[in-house]
Amino acid sequence: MATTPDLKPTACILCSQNCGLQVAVEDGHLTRIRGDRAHPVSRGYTCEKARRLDHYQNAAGRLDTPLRRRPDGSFEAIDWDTAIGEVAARLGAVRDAHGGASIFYFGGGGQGNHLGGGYGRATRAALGMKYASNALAQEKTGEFWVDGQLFGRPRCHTAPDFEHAEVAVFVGKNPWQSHGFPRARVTLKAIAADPARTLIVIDPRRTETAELADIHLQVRPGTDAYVLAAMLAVLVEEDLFDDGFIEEHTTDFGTVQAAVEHIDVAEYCARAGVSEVLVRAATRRIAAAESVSMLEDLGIQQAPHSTLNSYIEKLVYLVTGNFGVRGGMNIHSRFVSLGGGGGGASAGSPVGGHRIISGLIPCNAIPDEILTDHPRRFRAMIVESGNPAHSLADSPRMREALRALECLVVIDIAMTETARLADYVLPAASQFEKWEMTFFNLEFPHNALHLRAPLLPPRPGTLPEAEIHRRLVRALGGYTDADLAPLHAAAALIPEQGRGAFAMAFMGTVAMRPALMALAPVILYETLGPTLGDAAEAALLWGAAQSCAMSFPDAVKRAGIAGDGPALGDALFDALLANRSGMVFSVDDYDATWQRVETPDGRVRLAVPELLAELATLALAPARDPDYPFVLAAGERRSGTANTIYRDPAWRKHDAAGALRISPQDAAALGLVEGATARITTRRGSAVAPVEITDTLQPGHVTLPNGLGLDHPGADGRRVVHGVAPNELTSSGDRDWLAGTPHHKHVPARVEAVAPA
Ligand SMILES: Nc1nc2c(c(=O)[nH]1)N[C@H]1C(S)=C(S)[C@@H](COP(=O)(O)OP(=O)(O)OC[C@H]3O[C@@H](n4cnc5c(=O)[nH]c(N)nc54)[C@H](O)[C@@H]3O)O[C@H]1N2
Ligand SMILES: Nc1nc2c(c(=O)[nH]1)N[C@H]1C(S)=C(S)[C@@H](COP(=O)(O)OP(=O)(O)OC[C@H]3O[C@@H](n4cnc5c(=O)[nH]c(N)nc54)[C@H](O)[C@@H]3O)O[C@H]1N2
Ligand code: SF4
Ligand SMILES: [Mo]
Repeated sequence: MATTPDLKPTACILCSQNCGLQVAVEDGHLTRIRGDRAHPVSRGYTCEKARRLDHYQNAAGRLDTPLRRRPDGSFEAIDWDTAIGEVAARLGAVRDAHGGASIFYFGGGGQGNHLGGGYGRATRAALGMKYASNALAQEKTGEFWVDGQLFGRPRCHTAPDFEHAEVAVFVGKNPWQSHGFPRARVTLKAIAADPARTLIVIDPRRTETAELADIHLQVRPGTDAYVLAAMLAVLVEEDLFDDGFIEEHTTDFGTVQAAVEHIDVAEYCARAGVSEVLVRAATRRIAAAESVSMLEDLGIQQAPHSTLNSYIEKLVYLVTGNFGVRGGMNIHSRFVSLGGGGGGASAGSPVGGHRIISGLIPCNAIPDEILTDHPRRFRAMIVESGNPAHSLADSPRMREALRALECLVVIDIAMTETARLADYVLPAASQFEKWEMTFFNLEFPHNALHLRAPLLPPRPGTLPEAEIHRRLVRALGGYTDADLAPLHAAAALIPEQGRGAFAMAFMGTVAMRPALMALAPVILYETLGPTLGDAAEAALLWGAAQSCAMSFPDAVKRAGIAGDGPALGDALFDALLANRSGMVFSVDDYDATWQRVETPDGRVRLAVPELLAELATLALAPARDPDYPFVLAAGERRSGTANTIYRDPAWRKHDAAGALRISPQDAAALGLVEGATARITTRRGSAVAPVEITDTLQPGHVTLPNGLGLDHPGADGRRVVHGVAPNELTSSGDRDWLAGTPHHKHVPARVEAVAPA
């Protein structure tokens, strides 16, 4: 009789929510997948995509050996010792000739895995690498910069509280499909069903979320700055702002007031194509509410006036006093900062001087930093858990840049578009074959962590990133056995005496040789790791737990973790190891937000001169190019997209080819019928796709899904590309002037019918 396999706790790795799961494993496959009710945030919730995770775990094309490029461009399998030795030698030679700053790091984690990036910091330090970037620098860095201006530091990141908000506002965000806050669909439905609460959506498309909305401001694509500025102007004009809050908690309101006073609300609404009556109604509703939470995302962050949009959006909730209150916006605690840890912030990127925000160089600037004869150009690169040749703007130029490198090393689980260009490919164990977690711990007032135990052993030939980086750092001569001897001795005492002596030995070791501090992740993995049973890869979290407990002692204690000083950090670390379905690590009261504002006087600085100057330029109408009459949103989140985490197209039940969505009016004008093939052309490239006609889109607006256009081996082993890769159509020059974030949602395009074959 067949026995029912045990369900084991883990999490979904497809979006930043990382919903807790219970999964059965049979013959190496994830067979039964359901939401984990014990997970403190998701509480059993999942969306439909999680059920297909076996397509990630067992995709054809997963790597199972290190690979080295041959001169003819093909790859040969090599053993790990050869791979580690040669990678260390090749990158070491680039460092010796041009300095560590000429080796660039990209990635460090996707939607489900951030431990690898933590260990990667040791390899970066061993090579003297200085600059880094990751996908956040093509979406969130503008917002981070604004947070820095308003609240003191870019790490002052805010959390919405939609569960308790009277009014919920989504700006360029479609949480029904993309989630982005806990239990998104349950929460959206609850708000929509409650007559006392209001859902406001600002989106050019009538999205699944907009369908539920009380107020949908259906803007023309790319005109959010006008609507948001109009809302701010209405708050000033109708005297709807919160005087008490502004007086007590902010500076420079007068400057903001002066900047919006002259805005012609009617004209700005007309520019955005939305009714002034509706904009005023939405603004009044926000002003009257007990609490308002707002969430912005790619629809404004990857569109014109990206950073300005983030700024005005935040001003709207700030001047109405929806900050530091229940149901409003709050600054959450952190376990580990999500920043990239790259240096050179003041000087900018080495070639172009591009602004470095949260340690990240703008993704769109990366090719400029390589394709030049500038002496400080990037000459080598490590890409870890990222696929820049596919995900960043302008794939043709990105490929050219990656090919121009003296050495490209890729650490991934799959043969990606980027890996195909590498000199060495190092195969990682999958996220279900090692200890993993993410640092998407962005909740308030209860913030949670989830360390996931492996469901399966690593696939033969693969290694967890912790081990890959340990070997690289060793091969680079980062430390010796002699350096570790006192740590091993102190670790041996842990079973009887706890980690006190180990902590002392660690401090002593880095005091003697400060350079070892930057190698701490792999040193902890090698010394503390063996004391953690099978959880050695969790070792670096001990350091993170210590610094978290030091930064947020009261919040950690309110979460039920006991101890003081290092003992509190130890207890937090032990709780993390013990709670396999996740745990709340910090509990806040609303005053915590004010303790986390990092401006010198503790007030929110409302005026941001650079952006107020941009605001003043809005009065000028943007130029349009008659050759490209459409706006293409290149990369829409749909039920059948999950970045590039599922490479196997078989996971997608509907919309297999990734349709080009178009309005009925445009389809009729172009002679397109449902399912017909259309050609879409931008200044950068051209592609064909089947058409889906939908009245959710306005005339002039077309969309393609994100994450398609990946190649995948078919049954005969031949690689076939499925769908349109959106970044064959985007240009790296189309970007925000301040943060360098791309205009993926706003690509000028032309659409034509293709004669049926
Ligand atoms: N199903 C699914 N979910 C995902 C992902 C996935 O691949 N698939 N990826 C995850 C990741 S990495 C991210 S960053 C998030 C992103 O999540 P979202 O930002 O919600 O995703 P998008 O669909 O790219 O864009 C959001 C909305 O912007 C709108 N938009 C387009 N142009 C404009 C404009 O000019 N103004 C305004 N106001 N809106 C505009 C679109 O119509 C769309 O509804 O999703 C996450 N969740
Ligand atoms: N045109 C356009 N481009 C976009 C977007 C858009 O809307 N439009 N969206 C952008 C956004 S918001 C994002 S976040 C990016 C996402 O794009 P990427 O940053 O490239 O991230 P992912 O697709 O999540 O996958 C990253 C890689 O991690 C690998 N991987 C999975 N598990 C592991 C592991 O355990 N270890 C290692 N080492 N590797 C692993 C996967 O195989 C994959 O190659 O795309 C961006 N690109
Ligand atoms: S895709 Fe996101 S919302 Fe859906 S189950 Fe996975 S983590 Fe949860
Ligand atoms: Mo993203």
